[in-house]
Amino acid sequence: MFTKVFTATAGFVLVCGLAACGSSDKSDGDGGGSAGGGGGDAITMGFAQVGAESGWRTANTKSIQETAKKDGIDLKFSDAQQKQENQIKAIRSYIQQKVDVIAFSPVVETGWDAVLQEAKRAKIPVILTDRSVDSKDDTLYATFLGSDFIEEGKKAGQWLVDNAADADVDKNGSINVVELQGTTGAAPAIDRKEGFADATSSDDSIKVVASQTGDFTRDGGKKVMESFLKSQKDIDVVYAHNDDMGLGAIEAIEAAGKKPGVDIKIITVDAVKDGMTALSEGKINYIVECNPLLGPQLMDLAKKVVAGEDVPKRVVTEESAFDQAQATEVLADRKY
Ligand code: GYE
Repeated sequence: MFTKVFTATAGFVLVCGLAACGSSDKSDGDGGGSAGGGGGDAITMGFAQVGAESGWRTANTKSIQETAKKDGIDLKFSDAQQKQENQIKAIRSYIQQKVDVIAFSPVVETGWDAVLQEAKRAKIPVILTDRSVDSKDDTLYATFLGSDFIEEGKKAGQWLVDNAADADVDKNGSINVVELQGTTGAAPAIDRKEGFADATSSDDSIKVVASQTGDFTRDGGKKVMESFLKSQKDIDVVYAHNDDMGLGAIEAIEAAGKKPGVDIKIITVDAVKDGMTALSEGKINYIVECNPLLGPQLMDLAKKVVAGEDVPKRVVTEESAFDQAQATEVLADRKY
């Protein structure tokens, strides 16, 4: 029923994309050498972060900042407050400052080609991390390091299929799911929705009766859940695209006099400490892991890219999933 074998500390695997391993694509110009800002030995990285919207993001930022420090990389860091225009401004300023490498987690998938062209013209390699872009031109970036969000959505959906009898709380033969989506247009929101829909399509009793964005925040999750509780008569399951929105939903469910995890089952993605604690307390039923500790791999890739070495076009983080018993077992050792 559940994933029986799991690791408390997620490891990593390298996956080669279509045009990937070993071959240095002549057309990608951004793979080799740096524009050489500064002239010193230390690599200068400009990092345009999404924001500080969730526990996942806080852990991700910490991992990046700590690893840069440890590796002697001069990090210029900006927080875009979940606004694409702010990320574009930050990237442009990194281009002007002639950093050696730019890394960023695109808040949404589309609308990046122009600024990425500017970086390419300036011969500054770009690494996508955590989230990817939807662009036809994959020469605009050197590599993408991050999770497989479709797979995460599938794991969430598969758990529901496997636990359908239990999830049909009122035993009326239909499992009504409300979905709290991540930021509209963001890769993890699009893909987690798709993966979940895909995995649950085999079971006709599972229906997503309402789906709305909570912007990956606790407050957003709470507000959307409050409105779902008013508009939907029969809610069996909440599927939240991250822990924070699930935790917000728990507050709304409790305020409505219901027991989260019992009267309404809850499935989330991330597995940050607060989420795992709620899972272990029985308020969440299942969490699909998404590892935020991308700093070490990001800095390794950056060093290689700046040195003109070949890197795989796609690096996928390896992740697991937890039920309540498993959460209790690993909670004390969770780093984030
Ligand atoms: O799941 C969510 C955060 O992009 C994987 O962004 C990341 C997501 C993560 O706000 O909590």
